[in-house]
Amino acid sequence: MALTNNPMAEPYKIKMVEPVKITTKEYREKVAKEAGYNTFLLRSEDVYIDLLTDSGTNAMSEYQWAGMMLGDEAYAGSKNYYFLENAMYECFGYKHLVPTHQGRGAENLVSQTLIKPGQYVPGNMYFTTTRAHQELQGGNFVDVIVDAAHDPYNTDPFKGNVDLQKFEDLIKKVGAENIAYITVGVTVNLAGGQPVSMANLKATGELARKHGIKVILDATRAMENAYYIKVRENGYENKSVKEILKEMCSHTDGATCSGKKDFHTNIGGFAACNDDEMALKMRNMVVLYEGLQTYGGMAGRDMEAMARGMLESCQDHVMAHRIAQSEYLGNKLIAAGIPIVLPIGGHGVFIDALKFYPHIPQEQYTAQSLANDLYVHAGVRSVERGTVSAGRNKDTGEEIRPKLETVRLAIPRRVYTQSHFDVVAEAVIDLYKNRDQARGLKMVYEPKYLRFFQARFEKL
Ligand code: PM9
Repeated sequence: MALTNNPMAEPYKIKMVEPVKITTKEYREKVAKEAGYNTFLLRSEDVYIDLLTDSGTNAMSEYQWAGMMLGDEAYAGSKNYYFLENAMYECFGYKHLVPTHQGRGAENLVSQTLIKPGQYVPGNMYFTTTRAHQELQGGNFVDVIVDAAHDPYNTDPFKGNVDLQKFEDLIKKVGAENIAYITVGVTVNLAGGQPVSMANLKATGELARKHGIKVILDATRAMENAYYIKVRENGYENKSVKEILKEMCSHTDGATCSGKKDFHTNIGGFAACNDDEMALKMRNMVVLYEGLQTYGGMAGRDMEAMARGMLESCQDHVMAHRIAQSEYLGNKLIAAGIPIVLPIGGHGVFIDALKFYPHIPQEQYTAQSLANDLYVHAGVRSVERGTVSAGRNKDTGEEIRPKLETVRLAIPRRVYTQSHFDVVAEAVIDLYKNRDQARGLKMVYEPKYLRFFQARFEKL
C-alpha cells in the first residue's frame, strides 16, 4: 500500500553518502579538452551530477549489501548462483540461466549460438553493444521498429513496438531460414526509453513462431517496461509489475539482460532461454568467455546482490518512483520549452540536440557537442546518443546519421534527489538561452569498435 500519493517521495531513506567535488568552469573547460570532448573519458571525480548512464551506477539497498557478505566464492556450484537462478525464474520465468559479467557478455553468447554468417537479425531499433555482437558474428541487423520511434515528438505510448508489417516483409524478402532471431528491446533505449505493449509482444511472438523464428528479449529494462504496461495498457492496471513481466517473457524464447540497470546493482548480467539445446551451447561457450557456468564472470557476492536486487526492484512502488524521477526532470524541461523526446523515457530524459542547436549540423556531432557544453557549464555529465553512437554502416563504411540525435540525461536509481534534478534542469535551461555560442566538433580519433566510448574530438 502506498504511504503517499506522491511517487516522487523516495521509498527509502539515505544511510550513506558519497561527497562530490565542486569544480570551476575554467577547470572543467581544461579537463573536457583533455578528455577529447568525450564525456566517457572524463574522470568521475570531476563530475558533479553524473547522468552519463543508469548502468551500474545505482545505489544498492541494505538487503543487497547484507547479501554481499554472504558471497559463496567457491569456483563451482556457488549457493548464490542457485539463489540467482531461482530469482530469475520467479521474475522472468525462463527455464535456463547462464550468468555473465554484464549484458554484452550475454549478447556475445546468444549471437555466437544463434547467428550464421550472412543471416539477418531484425530488432526494434539497434542497440550499440547488441548490434556490434551481431555484426561480429556476420549478422545483418535490420531495424523493424515502428516509424513513430524515429520521430521525437510523436507521443504514442508504445513507441518501442515492433512494426509487424516490416517484420513480415523481411521474412518474405529473405526467407525465415535466413533470419537468426528477432531481438525485442524493452524498453527501447535509443528511442528514448520507449516501451513495447503486451499486445505487440504477443503478436510479434505469434508471427515469429509461425515461421520458426526465435524471439530474444533484451530484458535490460524489462521491469520498467512492465510498469508502463501496467499504467498505459488496458487490462493491466490491476496486475503487478511482476505478473506482467512474466507474461511478457512468455511471448519470447529467451533473453539477454544487463543486470546493471533494473536490478540496482553495479555489475552483472545473464542470458536465459527455454530451449535445452540452446542452453547447452551457451553453457559450453560461457566457459570460454566469462567463467564457469555457475558464476559467468561474477563473484558469488555479486550474484547474491543481483538476485536480491531483482526481487526488490520488481515491486510496483519501486518502479513508480523510478519513473516519477525522470518525469519530474522531463516535465521541468518541457515547461521551459526545451525540445526533448516524447513521451518522457523511463531511464532518462533525451534532449533533441538538432532542435537545441539548430546551427550545428549532424556532421559536426551536434549531440556530442551539447553533452560537452553541459558538462563544462554545470559539471553535469550526460551522454551522446546520436551519430557518434550509431557508428558506421558495416558494408559501406559510411557514417550512419540517425533521425534521433540526442543527449541522454540518464537517471541512476536511488542516487539523486529532487534538488539535483532542479540543478540539472536549471543548467540545461541556461545553456539553451546561450545556445548561439555553441560550436561543433570534428572527430580526431575513431576506434574500430563501439567508437562512442573512446573517440576523441576537437572543437571547430
Ligand atoms: N547500456 C547505457 O548506458 C551502458 C553503456 S552504453 C553501451 O544505456 C541495453 C538496452 C543496454 C545496455 C547497456 C546493454 C549492454 C544491452 N542492452 O553495459 O554490457 O542499455 O551491461 O549491457 C548502457 P552492459
